[in-house]
Amino acid sequence: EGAGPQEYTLIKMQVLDPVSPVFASKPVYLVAATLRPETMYGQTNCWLHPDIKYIAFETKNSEIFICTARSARNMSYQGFTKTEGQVEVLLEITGQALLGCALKAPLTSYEKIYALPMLTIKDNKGTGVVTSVPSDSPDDYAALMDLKKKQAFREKYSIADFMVLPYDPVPILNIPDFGNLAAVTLYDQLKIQSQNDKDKLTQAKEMVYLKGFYDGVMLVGDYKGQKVQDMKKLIQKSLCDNNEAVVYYE
Ligand code: A2H
Repeated sequence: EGAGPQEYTLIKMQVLDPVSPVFASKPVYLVAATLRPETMYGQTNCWLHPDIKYIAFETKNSEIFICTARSARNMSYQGFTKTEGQVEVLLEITGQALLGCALKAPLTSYEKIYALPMLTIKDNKGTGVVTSVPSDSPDDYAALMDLKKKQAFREKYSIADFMVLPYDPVPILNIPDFGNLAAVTLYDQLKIQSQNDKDKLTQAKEMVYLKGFYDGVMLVGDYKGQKVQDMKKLIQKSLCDNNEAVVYYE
């Protein structure tokens, strides 16, 4: 895409259910790549692609990260592993096998959230794990509405109602003209039908992205009342200082 490397914040979403005995008692995280760390107050779930192959590896801090092999390799050149350039793969697992896992994520008001299927995740970008903020991401809101509206879609992936139906977008950011739930406003305005409504979703993202950065004002948290452009880096730093996130480039 652009010329230089892209910086992502990797949000550590702790897996609460047992995944594999090979992890022993080490903490296990789905690591989600985001460009919007300031929106983590509004997380309602995690997205995985059912058909993507993920791996688990141990970091130099004895934590288990789950992400694509491609991103793990990149991480091994960014100081994440004990030996530079080496990833010790503990497990290979499809997204499908991880769907329905209970997770604990930083900053969100929901105590427990779940790993749910999103079919538009790309395996060649970020970690292949995406955290869902349906208040401010049109993609996330469309995918969440697909699951809420279609029982057959939930059943296809063995997603229980309690993993989806109680979770609604949380107002975390005011964007002039788009209100407190920008993604919901645009979904309704553009009459977006599903997560596959590619052109409209691109249009929605273009309409809201820059305005959110320059004119968005936080409604919750330690930076309530501040503009996104003034606090975005501070929230990233605070997440990293608390060991809840790491910075990753590709
Ligand atoms: B963003 P860019 Cl609130 N496949 O995080 C598809 N989408 C992916 C992905 C992948 N492999 N990896 C990351 N993403 C998503 C938050 C967010 C995001 C908000 C609003 C907009 C937004 C919560 N989801 O992104 O191609 C992640 O979703 C708008 C594009 O590198 C990540 O940030 O520009 C963003 O796309 C990275 O996309």
